[in-house]
Amino acid sequence: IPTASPTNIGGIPSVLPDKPEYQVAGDSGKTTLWVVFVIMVIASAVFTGMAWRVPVTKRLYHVITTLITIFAAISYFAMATGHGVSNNHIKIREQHDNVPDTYHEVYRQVFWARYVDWSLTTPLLLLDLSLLAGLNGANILMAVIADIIMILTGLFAAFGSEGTPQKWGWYTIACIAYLVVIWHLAIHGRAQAAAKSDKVASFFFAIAGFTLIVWTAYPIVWGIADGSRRMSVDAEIIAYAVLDVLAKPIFGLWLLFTHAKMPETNVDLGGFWANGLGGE
Ligand code: RET
Repeated sequence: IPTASPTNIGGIPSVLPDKPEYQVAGDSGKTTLWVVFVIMVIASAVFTGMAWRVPVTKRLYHVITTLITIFAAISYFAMATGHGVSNNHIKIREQHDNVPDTYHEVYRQVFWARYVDWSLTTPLLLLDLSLLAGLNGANILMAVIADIIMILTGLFAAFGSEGTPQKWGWYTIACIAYLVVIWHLAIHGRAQAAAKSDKVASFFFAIAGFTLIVWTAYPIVWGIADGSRRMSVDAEIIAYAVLDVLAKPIFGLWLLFTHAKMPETNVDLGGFWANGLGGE
């Protein structure tokens, strides 16, 4: 009966399967998940407090931005408590001379809760930026749908089998969708913001530029950690944690404080927002 333990007699590589390797979060990863959970809860409370200080008609950015950190808090709670994660089974083929190939089995944690978070929060972040720029409805819809395609195909990539073209195929589709998002924000968003006012244009340029840099780091981290598996699960958690704090609470603080000082950023929502259907 073959055993699961490696036998290596006289330097001949074993043809029996190795013991599977488990790549899981350690203490630093788990602590980081809790820390980010707390940061997201505090940010949600701060943004809610800021919303209460302005009339309902001026709360659009507050509502969107608070929802972003609430979704993040929920997703981090899931990950910190060990939910929203699956052990992805990876078989790595090892070729040997003269003896049959062996397979090195790895189980790596994939936090799918992230993709649930991103599929809800990245469209909301785009909505914040689109409203700021004054993007038209058609462009907003295209940017948001491309963004959802980017996240969902990224999820498929994360679960794609190792050693098949399928995984990097999904990754490529996700990157193309990301270019569509950038296109709408960088080309249409900039033009629309410039048409609004100089102040709005320069603020949009700064915050959208910051967003572009932070967002572009995600597919890079993904490629190293989830794609090529050259980063430990802990390092991956920490890298995404830094990016998530920049992309949500820091982005939100910047947007809401600037909005408070710059009346040109206001969005006219008509009667419904403050007074309900049929409201004036
Ligand atoms: C994936 C992998 C597939 C290729 C691309 C990706 C892009 C992800 C991005 C995520 C942004 C997340 C944010 C979270 C908020 O806190 C899915 C990693 C292009 C851009 C801003």
